[in-house]
Amino acid sequence: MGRLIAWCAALFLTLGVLPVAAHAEDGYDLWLRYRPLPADIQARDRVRATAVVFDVDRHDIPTLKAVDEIERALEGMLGAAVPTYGQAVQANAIVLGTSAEPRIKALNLPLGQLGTEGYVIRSATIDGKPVTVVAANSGVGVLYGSFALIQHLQRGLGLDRLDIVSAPKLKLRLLNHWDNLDRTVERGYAGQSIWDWWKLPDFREPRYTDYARANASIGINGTVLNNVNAKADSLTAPYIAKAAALADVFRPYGIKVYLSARWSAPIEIGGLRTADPLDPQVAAWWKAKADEIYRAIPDFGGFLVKANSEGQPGPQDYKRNHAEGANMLAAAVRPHGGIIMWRAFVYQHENPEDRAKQAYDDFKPLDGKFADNVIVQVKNGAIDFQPREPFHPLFGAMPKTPLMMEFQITKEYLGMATHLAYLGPLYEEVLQADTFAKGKGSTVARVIEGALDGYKLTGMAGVANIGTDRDWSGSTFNQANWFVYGRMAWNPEASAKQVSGEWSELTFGPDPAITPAVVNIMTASREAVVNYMTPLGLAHLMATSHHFGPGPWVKDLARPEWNPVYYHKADRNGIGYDRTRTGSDAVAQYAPEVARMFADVKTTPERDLLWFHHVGWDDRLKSGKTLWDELVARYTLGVGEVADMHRAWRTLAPHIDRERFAKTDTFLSIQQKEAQWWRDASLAYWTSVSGRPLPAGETAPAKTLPEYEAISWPYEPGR
Ligand code: BDP
Repeated sequence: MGRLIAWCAALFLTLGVLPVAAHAEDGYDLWLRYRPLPADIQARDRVRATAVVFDVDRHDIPTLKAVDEIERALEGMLGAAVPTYGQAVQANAIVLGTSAEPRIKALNLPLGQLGTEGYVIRSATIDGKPVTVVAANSGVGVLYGSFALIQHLQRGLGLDRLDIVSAPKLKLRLLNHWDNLDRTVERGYAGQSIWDWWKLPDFREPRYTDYARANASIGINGTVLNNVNAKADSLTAPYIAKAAALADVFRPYGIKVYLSARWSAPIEIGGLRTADPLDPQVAAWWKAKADEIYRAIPDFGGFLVKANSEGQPGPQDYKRNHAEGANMLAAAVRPHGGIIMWRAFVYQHENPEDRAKQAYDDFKPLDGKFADNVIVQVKNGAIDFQPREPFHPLFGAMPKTPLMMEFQITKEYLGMATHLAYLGPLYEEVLQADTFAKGKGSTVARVIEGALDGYKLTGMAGVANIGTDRDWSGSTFNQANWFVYGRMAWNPEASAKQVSGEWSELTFGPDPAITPAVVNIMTASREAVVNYMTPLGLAHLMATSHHFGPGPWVKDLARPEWNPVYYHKADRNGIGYDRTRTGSDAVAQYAPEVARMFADVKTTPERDLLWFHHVGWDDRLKSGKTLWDELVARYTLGVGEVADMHRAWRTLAPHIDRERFAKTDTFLSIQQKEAQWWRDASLAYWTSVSGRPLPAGETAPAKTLPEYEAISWPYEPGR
């Protein structure tokens, strides 16, 4: 390795190129890079990590994976292979063990409260020798602890006096792949689906193992393989065999496989004439199907269901409600310990009610009616993964029904692959929102943790941003969204900013010349997107269907709630959706304290203003500016913020490897161009509606409104 570096340096000098890029990096390694640490850190850590010892049943596969990972990491970071010994403890060894082992038990570690997935990392003494212990109640816990230890080392934090205790606050920490059987990915912007269904089950891409490693390293313990807009074919024998092959690859990493189930499968592949959940033949069909799946995948997790939503079939087709549907499926998987994740993302075009109210209207009356192996999966906001939405009113409103959070990791509405938008602040904002369900401090995080209502099942789902792109997620910074999702699923109280720092250190090295700048860029990025796309509580102004670029003028689509004009309601006098008593009264779906706050224009946070209120163009905001002037200023601010992010990134040129630096640099140029387009097109339209001129000093849009309206993207990705 040393020779290679010397050779590279020589080459750089010969070619007259600055040796900025010590190693070419294409992003494939994600945050598991294991590159050599700075020499002084290496020298220090080598003293404390002289061997790996596993004090555990030799057949415990996750622990063996942990040993492999530690060896690989130490070799990469410390530049020398570290020997692994069976059970004989060496001085300064890293000892992996479960609580079943006498030597671990003797240490009296606080493992009692940590469940099967928590871990302790501690500097300790075994057989009189100083060691670093990674201990847990199961092999998977040891694996999680090992990844945590590796990350600690990667960040240059050393092995002295360690005492780290951690356990997940949520049981289900899942990715939802919206992947189709033809390898397209709905709302996927990182290439094709990584599941090569055609070659499965025989050929198992090595990438599947790296996928499992990456997920295990951030605590993700389950994956729904196929799109919620599911094909019944996923439940046929050949596809069950393919899913089983993936399950075999993931099992050693503590990851279970789940499938999205198409409600009408009994008709489509079962030859039945109905999918009525109360029909005994239908129930028997699902039971037999579940038995068949469990024969192939004994630890199959269960089903995810999108029913009676956006044209998908469901129990309401038979005048049955969501609980009747979910419970029938729940009975089918119950003997095997499986669960049903039933989505609350429902709205009907024949329902004239405010779309933001419909899920609550459907589900709230069903509180307490779901079987105990059902969990209702609720999107973070009541519309759809917008750059900003107030928290979904169902959180806190269903004390007798476990609810899990659904976030989108892929950036359907935030600029797809190329815009830099770190979603940590979005997740944190929602998780820290106070539902007031049981008084002050009833945050969404506490609701989904089960801390408020004692939910037995708890969980979080993230719509994956993973594809066949070499860097997995379509850009380096999109990887951070996968990473922070994992961190927040493990601990919904995690700080977005702190996670961005950790991610930066793992991704670009623990370099003080890099981390603060990267953290600043990331911290500002989501708000920048909000500003140039949908400031002040606006939502759903994206172009039709692919949701890429501005389309606030769209008003002629078949369903009212597909049209941006439905959401902004701008006219000559003002803009915004009145969701107070004088309008749709959606505010009444929140607890009284929250409802009162949102009902009053003066107490509504400005960031949510136009979500809840129709405000006059000339009304004054906190800044003292009129709404019109403030709206324009926000768009301009958003464009400026992207320019700032870009400038800050450029200062990092000497510190970041060439390939990843250049890609992000180019993407930021794209984002700058597109932020400007968003601003200009939006302002061209708002000016036409409000009849107001742009405030002094604001540059006019480069094109006319009809020119912006004419822009179309017939071959955009992700559909
Ligand atoms: C929307 C997407 C659509 C999904 C739907 C869902 O535009 O592609 O099918 O959500 O979550 O965000 O079911």
